[in-house]
Amino acid sequence: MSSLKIAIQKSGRLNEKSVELLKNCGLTFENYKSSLISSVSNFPLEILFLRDDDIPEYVQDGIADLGIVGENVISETGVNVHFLQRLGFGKCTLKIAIPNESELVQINDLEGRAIATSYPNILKKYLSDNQINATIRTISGSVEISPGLGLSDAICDIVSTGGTLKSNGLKPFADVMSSEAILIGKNGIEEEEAVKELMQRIQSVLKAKE
Ligand code: PRT
Ligand code: ZN
Repeated sequence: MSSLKIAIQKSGRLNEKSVELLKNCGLTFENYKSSLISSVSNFPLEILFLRDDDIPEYVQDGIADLGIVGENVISETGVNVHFLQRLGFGKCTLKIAIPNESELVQINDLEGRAIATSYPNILKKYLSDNQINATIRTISGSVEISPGLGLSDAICDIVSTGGTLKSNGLKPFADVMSSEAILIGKNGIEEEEAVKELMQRIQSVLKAKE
């Protein structure tokens, strides 16, 4: 049987926990920082190390069979993939935040305002669900500095401890979505024996942590 392929983040907040989860499943593999692909010696699996943003599409298109990625990235890319398992790490909340001195009180007050984000698709849906017309300014990084520069009235970004908001003079205003790392698969892959075996191992590892 040919090997399954699982895509995980190459470096960043989900890398270490993803590698640890696979190792705790009893999988033996080399984890060189320089390699983009690694073969598991005791299971029919290859590991692809990618940017997290590319993982949903790789799985949707079947280049990888499985992937581990944040729910926020899956929602933003709008891919059609199968949710196999919540993994309990990488927890965070996508929030709208406003400057401490802002006069906005309720979410409807965002009407006609500008909101900076790296998550335009999720934000667009949130605003339309709440019947708010606002301008979305898409920026790829350092979203938190945008109100201070006069580029926006609010931001929509990932928050975990809240420290970044605080140090930029911002306060939480509304929760848009909560997120954690998820195991996804291309549609139909859950029927494969090797996937069932891997999922059983993952579930035992998660259970042992409870
Ligand atoms: O290089 P690559 O594209 O793979 O990685 P990346 O830089 O796009 O993502 P990375 O590694 O930062 O995050 C990967 C995933 O971790 C995200 O998609 C989320 O699902 C999850 N995650 C969990 C977070 C955070 N917590 C988090 N705190 N992602 C980002 N942050 C950032 C946030 O953007 C903000 O700048 O941390 C800051 C806020 O943190 P606090 O603790 O100050 O609130
Ligand atoms: Zn990324």
